[in-house]
Amino acid sequence: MSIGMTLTKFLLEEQRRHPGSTGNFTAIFSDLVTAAKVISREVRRAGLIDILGASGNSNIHGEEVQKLDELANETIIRAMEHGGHLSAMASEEMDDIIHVDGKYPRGCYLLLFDPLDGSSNIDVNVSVGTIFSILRCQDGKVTTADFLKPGVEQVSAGYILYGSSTMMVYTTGHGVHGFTLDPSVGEFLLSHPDIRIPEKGKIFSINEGNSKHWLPGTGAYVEKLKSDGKDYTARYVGSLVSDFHRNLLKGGIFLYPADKKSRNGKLRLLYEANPLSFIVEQAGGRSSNGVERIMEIRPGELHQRTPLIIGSKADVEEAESFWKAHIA
Ligand code: P6P
Repeated sequence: MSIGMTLTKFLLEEQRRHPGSTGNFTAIFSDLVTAAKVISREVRRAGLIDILGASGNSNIHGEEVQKLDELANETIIRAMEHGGHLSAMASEEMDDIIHVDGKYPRGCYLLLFDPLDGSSNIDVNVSVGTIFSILRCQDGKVTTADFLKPGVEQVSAGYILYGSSTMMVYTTGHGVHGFTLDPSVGEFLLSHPDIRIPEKGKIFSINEGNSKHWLPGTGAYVEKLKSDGKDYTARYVGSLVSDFHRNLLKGGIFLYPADKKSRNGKLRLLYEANPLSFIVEQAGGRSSNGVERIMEIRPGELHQRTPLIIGSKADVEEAESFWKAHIA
């Protein structure tokens, strides 16, 4: 009995479909899959072994680091450093870039990742996710500056969602494809080929608890969604990968805008906004900071934040029109 199209087979077929693409992605993704399976196993039994709760450490953003964050971070670094395809990595959990140790061969790619986004949900069993982005790099010594590239320079991006099932969704610039982990065979199997986000949705995702801080454009837009007869529904998990994935499949808009409290928004450009923007644009959607395309923002620092308005093209364009009309 065939077990279906595995991620590895799909990547090999994609490599053959696009002459000139090397086998590097297949190898990089193979190592990423290993990390994803380990993290999935730990997330699935988090309640059973003593890795719940805070680790007592905090990261560069002053946020309390959950033990599972540290485990996910270490798992990805260990799984990715020896493959010979990366020169360095950048993680939300690490202040500085991580050079591939001299004892391993180095390659011409850089990996940026948020090892476990939504970690505040870990202890209450709400879905969390890993987000990753891949850039090319030049030969020779890599510095932080090599990571500060606009999102249009990404060669691949994706996320792993540890939800009711474990899914990997990725793009290499040839569409967006989703794979679901079948734990009985330990393989990610193609379950969502060529994902397209609906042109317009009926879901809006924003933390209305921040409404007292909102700038005029946000309040006007949300008020419009609530008042006109198009029956938008509010859905907000508080875990970026979950909110993004639902809207990607069903259509809708996620907003974490700039406000009076967070002038640059909360989410990070390089390893949250850029990879999800690559995916949403490849699926036919749009992603903006309110005034410009996320993937054209020229980064100034590794952990910089950005406002993020992302989802169905028509919804994001409408939100931008409100934002621009009310620019404070
Ligand atoms: P708020 C989780 O901590 C996270 O980084 C994202 O996963 C999520 O979208 C956002 O923060 C939620 O932030 O301020 O609404 O709790």
